[in-house]
Amino acid sequence: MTQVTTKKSRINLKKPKNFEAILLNDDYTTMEFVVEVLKRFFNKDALAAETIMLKIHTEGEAVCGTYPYDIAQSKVSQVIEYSRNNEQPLMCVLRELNF
Ligand code: TYC
Repeated sequence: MTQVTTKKSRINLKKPKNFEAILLNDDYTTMEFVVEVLKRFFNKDALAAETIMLKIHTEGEAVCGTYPYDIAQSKVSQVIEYSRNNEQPLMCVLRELNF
């Protein structure tokens, strides 16, 4: 006998929250390095990378990408590790989106 299960669970049906990966300004990281990070980790082309870097430099921070939690957290870890390995104090943080 075939049993058909139709019961639906609400668990896992919610849309996953998204998180922004944000780069912060500082006085020491070189502009060239920030442009390199934006290309390497956030897949920006040369013009977009330059524009975002200048926005961070003048406004203090900018959103570099929006991802599910695991990917956003992994971007933050990779950017910080790459920066420290290159003796740059660049900081990258997560911000939860509320919609
Ligand atoms: N403010 C830095 C400088 O003048 C450049 C910079 C831009 C640093 C963006 C960090 O996320 C940053 N060298």
